[in-house]
Amino acid sequence: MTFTLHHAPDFASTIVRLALEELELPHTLAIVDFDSGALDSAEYRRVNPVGLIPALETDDGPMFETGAILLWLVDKTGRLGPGPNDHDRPAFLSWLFFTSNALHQAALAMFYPHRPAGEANTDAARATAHDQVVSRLGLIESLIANQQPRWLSADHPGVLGLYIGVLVRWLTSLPPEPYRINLAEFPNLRAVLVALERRPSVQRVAADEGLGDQPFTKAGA
Ligand SMILES: N[C@@H](CCC(=O)N[C@@H](CS)C(=O)NCC(=O)O)C(=O)O
Repeated sequence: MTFTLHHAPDFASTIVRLALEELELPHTLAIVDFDSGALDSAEYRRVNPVGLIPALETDDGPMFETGAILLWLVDKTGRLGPGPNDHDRPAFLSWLFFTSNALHQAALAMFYPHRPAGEANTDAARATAHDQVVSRLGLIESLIANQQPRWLSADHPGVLGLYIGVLVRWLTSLPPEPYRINLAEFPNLRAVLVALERRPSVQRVAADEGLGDQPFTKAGA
């Protein structure tokens, strides 16, 4: 398998890069110069018609959407998440789609509140998105505390932890106060992310992208 990841450091493509690195799948990084309008170019739109980062070129064609790429990597390799015939596949799929549709989207609304709400309403939009993020992280915290799923645990690496780890990194550092998320309020999630960020694959990516040695739990510290 050969891969080209269209990437910008500490963007959503970092989530995919972490999965490729943990899976030890060789890949080429194509750095996207988004400031110069590269996302709108016809060439880039051929790999991601939506014009966002990431895009992953595979032997089977290009892919976009972080969650879809992660799921495809799990299925292709049989690693980092339950496969189609595993009994815990339904729960895994539910939480992966929840992370992509609900947590990631609310996080984006916190970082770019003018996009859904317009410049005049950014404070209200950010406050709403903040409450959504807190409640959605709370659901993930309860999931880990009550069910201890193998696919989101301190003992086993998985794509969902990598995905949530990068989102938490941003949520604990990018929003202005008082909207910044305090990871101490989610101790079970924090424990999973601490274990994950110690893995050599995460450390390699973090060093290369300048994310610090605790990229998920000490962002901005
Ligand atoms: N739902 C998309 C969201 C991707 C996304 O928002 N990417 C951001 C980077 S983190 C981006 O490309 N931003 C550039 C822009 O919005 O112009 C996914 O999961 O792939």
